[in-house]
Amino acid sequence: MDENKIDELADVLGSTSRVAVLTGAGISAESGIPTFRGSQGLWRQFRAEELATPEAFERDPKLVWEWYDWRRKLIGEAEPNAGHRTLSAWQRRFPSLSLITQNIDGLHELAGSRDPLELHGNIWKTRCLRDGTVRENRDVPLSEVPPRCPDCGEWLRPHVVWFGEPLDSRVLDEAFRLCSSCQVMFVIGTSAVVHPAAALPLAAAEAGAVLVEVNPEPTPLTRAADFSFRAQSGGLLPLLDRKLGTRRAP
Ligand code: BJW
Repeated sequence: MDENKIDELADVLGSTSRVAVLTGAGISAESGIPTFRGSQGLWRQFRAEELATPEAFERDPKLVWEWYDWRRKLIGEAEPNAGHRTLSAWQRRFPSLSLITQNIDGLHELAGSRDPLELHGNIWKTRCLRDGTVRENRDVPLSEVPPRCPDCGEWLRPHVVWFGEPLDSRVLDEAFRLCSSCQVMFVIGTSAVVHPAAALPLAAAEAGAVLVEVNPEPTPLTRAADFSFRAQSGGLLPLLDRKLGTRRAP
């Protein structure tokens, strides 16, 4: 780990008031939740087209729900890690810290983060296929698969964004607004290949923000990053936090 770079970034953060953070599956890896890509990723074991597209759900809703039921069990047993907890604490350290996540696991909220913008939805919410009503559902396992709407009996779907589906435009517009007006943007634990999320850091960089990447592997974003830490977020973020602790909060 390059300690000089961490010190240099801590100096920059000492005079920063507006921070944006984009997280991906990597931040939850140390909580035991599998990522999507890479040698241990879900897409090595499962085919995205069979499980994470609207066509897949139309073809075989039971198969899709069984996969989500399995993932809900894994996620339900997981705890936030030091990376999630540090970001939660940073909402008190910085005058403004906006947390934007591609994750659907809800671990940021569990760690105490306020109002994370969930770009791809939330695995603990369902949506009625008839009228689009979104409800929380924490049953593990589900009492029936596919689950049915308690009001009208229609099938429910997971309230997540699959490939080929648009993101909620209010959430996405707000994410672009926050990234375009921050001074420092952290990009943590994402392969940065899935759009439109992957365009957010580029919008921040274009608007003049300092870009910081935390990822054990290089990504398409690495070359654009001002600081690139080849590290696990659960180690790097608390370390950076300790450096900040020895400096005055802005
Ligand atoms: C660590 C670590 C540790 C490991 N610490 N790091 C422009 C160009 C090309 C394609 C497109 C484009 N615009 C749209 C597309 C198509 C498509 C897309 O992007 N495809 C690309 C893959 C080619 N995008 C879409 O379809 C999106 N919709 C859309 O654009 O709609 C347009 C539209 C408009 C109007 C009408 C209709 C349509 C939707 C994308 C939805 C993505 N959904 C998923 C599933 C969500 C539900 C679920 O979980 O079941 O979201 S796919 C999956 O990928 C999931 C993730 O949120 C997302 C991103 O993955 P992420 O988080 O980056 O994870 P990984 O696994 O890829 O990376 C983990 C990283 O962590 C790695 O780099 C590791 O090294 C690192 N790591 N341990 C820190 N300890």
